[in-house]
Amino acid sequence: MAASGLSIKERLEEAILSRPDEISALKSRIESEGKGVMKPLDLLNHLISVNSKKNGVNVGNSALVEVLSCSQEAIIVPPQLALAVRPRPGVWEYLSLNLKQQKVAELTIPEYLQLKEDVVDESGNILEMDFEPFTTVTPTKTLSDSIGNGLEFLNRHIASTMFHDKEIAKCLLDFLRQHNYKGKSLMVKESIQSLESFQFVLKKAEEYLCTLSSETPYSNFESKFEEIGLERGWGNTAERVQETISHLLHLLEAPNASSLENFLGRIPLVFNVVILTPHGYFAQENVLGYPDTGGQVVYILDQVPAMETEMLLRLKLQGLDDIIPRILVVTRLLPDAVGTTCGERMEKVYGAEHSHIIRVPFRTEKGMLRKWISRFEVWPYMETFTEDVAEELVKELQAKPDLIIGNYSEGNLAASLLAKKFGATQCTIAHALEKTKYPNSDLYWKKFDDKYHFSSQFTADLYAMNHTDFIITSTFQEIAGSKNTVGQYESHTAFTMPGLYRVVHGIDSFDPKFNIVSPGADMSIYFPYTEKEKRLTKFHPEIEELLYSPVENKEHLCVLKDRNKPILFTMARLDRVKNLTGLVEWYAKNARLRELANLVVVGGDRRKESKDLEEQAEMKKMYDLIETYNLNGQFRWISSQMNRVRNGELYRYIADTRGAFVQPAFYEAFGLTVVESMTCGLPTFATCNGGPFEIIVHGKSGFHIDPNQGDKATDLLVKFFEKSKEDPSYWDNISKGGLQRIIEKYTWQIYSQKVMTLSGIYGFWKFATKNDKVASAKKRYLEMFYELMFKKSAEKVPLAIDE
Ligand code: UDP
Ligand code: LCN
Repeated sequence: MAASGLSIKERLEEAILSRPDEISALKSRIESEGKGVMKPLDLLNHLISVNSKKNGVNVGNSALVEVLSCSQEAIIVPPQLALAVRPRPGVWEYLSLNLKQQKVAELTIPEYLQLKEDVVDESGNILEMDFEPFTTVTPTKTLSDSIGNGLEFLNRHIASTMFHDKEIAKCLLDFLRQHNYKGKSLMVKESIQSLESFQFVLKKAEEYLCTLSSETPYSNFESKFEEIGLERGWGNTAERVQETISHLLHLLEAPNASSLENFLGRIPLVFNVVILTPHGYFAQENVLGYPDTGGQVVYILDQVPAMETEMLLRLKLQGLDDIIPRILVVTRLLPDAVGTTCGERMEKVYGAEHSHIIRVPFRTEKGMLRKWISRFEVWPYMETFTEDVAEELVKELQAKPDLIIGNYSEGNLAASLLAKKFGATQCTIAHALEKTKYPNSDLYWKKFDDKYHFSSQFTADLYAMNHTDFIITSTFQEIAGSKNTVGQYESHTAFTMPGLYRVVHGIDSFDPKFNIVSPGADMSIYFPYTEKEKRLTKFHPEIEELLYSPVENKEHLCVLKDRNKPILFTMARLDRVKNLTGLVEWYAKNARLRELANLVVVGGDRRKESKDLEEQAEMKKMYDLIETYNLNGQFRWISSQMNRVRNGELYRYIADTRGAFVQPAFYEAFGLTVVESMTCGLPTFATCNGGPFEIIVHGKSGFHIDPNQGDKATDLLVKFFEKSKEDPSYWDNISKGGLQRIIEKYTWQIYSQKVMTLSGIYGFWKFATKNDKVASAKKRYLEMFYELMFKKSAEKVPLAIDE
């Protein structure tokens, strides 16, 4: 499009003039279709098929084809066709093409959304939400690369504002003057009031430090610093203190982005962290594989020790090692804990020293809810839950939290309410936003609401993503998708829920609050199969029993006859979207693959009766496939495995067989199993839809497979096993490539360093803009949205009843 130099509107006008055949083909299709929402790809395919019937017509690069190829949605209200065109990730234009009058018009977002509402006969007056006027930092939308690099952008913005406006520098001084731990001042005494005297003191300190040897401990010159108005927190040795002061002087004298990050990124501003994950079974044992209990639990349990380590390190380096950081993971207390620890109020997090899980029950005025309820039903409990949590936090921490991290929709809602209450910095982690998982779940929300209560969930999501100070995503795709797919956050840019409200600007993918910070895998559990001395061989008899025992029971079904073959392995919850049965079917149909490798699937729990309808259907499908394709002998189906440490060894055991891991999901938001298998050195084949597309570099660190093209996926697997048989170094190279990729990008250490830096910079920005008129107006707007929209929707969600 850009190559032609014409705007999208001009391209469509050109199409009207130069390709009347295409326009008339489109017109007849639209008339036959009638009112509705369509995929532009369907219109495109129609044009291609019409044109191919007329010999010699080249459909390849006509203007209409180009516009349709980069459109994401087509609204048909004959004779009008409205298109949501997305020339590149995060950038949208709306146009209408009147096929009778042969006219093209640009549409405003409300005009486009109104047409959409027409489709469901719900046009008319409706509340319009628009968050765009409340942005305190306007993003530049030139480079798609800038999406997810919010920190870099914000640093530049703050530094350049500081350059022109001394107020920001004064703000930094005020920020440091207020910096304290449990009421005790850190870094700067209250008595230093002006920027001039601050700079004077810093220079004096710098001169003094030059007279000391670099290793001199802070305690040796603490009294000197106190005399001139400085407190602890600059560093643990003369050298470290000097560095910190020098970063700050650079920042004050010639502000630039790197000195800002160097300074704010290093000082420990966060001592008490609260992580919210209300729904589901959150515990450290016997929970994985339960409904709603997968990667989010693993993510948090790995994140906590890593963050605690980073906090302790920073405190030590800044000379504050007498301060003990705390991390509290807050979840729901489940009196009916079904053999887990979910009924206990408090639990220490494994691998951490000062971090705990704290559980608070869901309650109403009728009392405490005892049983587990799905994440879709939690909404009416959230406000009371948050109030109760606030009380618990004050009791437990004896201080206000500095950083509040929300997880998933209801965790982010609770985090917003608590961050507001405590004035803490807020971080949002979605894990998965439901809106993109269910096509047209916004437009047809009424149809979904009884089961999924999306009116509450999408409102909570929109509220939290606008309330938060910064958002962490695991991948770029989560924010802004790819060339052809819309990102999870991006789908909240503009949408309508007819009869409820219309969102004109929900969130901007270019918003500098977005930062890509990918998780890793716990390296003490998931390490390469080649690290022989660390291998947990004590688990081998149990693993061999799981994989090869001739016994069939509730733990394992079917038997592997040939132990010499490599194992093709997968492990996930038995959700439809994970497509485990799809993989079994691909395997079943490919004789050559069956000859080359055994298939082992871990998923679903055959030890107990599932209450989840989707899981029941997948189980049935699995039994049918075993029967239809006579899989016994080459296939083993193992019930969900909850021992993570043993699972680590299981991946490595599979690597010993020169096997491979397959993640065949129709869509995977991130995909921790992909990172786990790569960390263990097991060559990995994973879905091209979602996170794994970014985690793996195709052909180097693993392979992408298309879950909708099973034949191609099995061909790729066959080639891989054949090639590896011929030349074992091929298998080794993919294994090493996967591990290399993990070390470079997917570790919890990289993650924790980044989160701590983000907390410092966004925390300062929150402080600097706290009296800003736009920020205050946004607060009021959000309060209104919460009170008038969220609460009303949540009240309609039925309360659960304990039997
Ligand atoms: N998992 C497990 N046992 C199972 C199934 C899954 O330990 O039977 C773990 C798996 O190792 C991974 C997590 O659960 O750590 C699943 O995370 P992922 O991101 O792959 O998917 P999610 O379940 O969050 O959709
Ligand atoms: C939720 C998902 O669906 C997975 O793709 C992620 O890996 C997991 O959360 C952790 O973020």
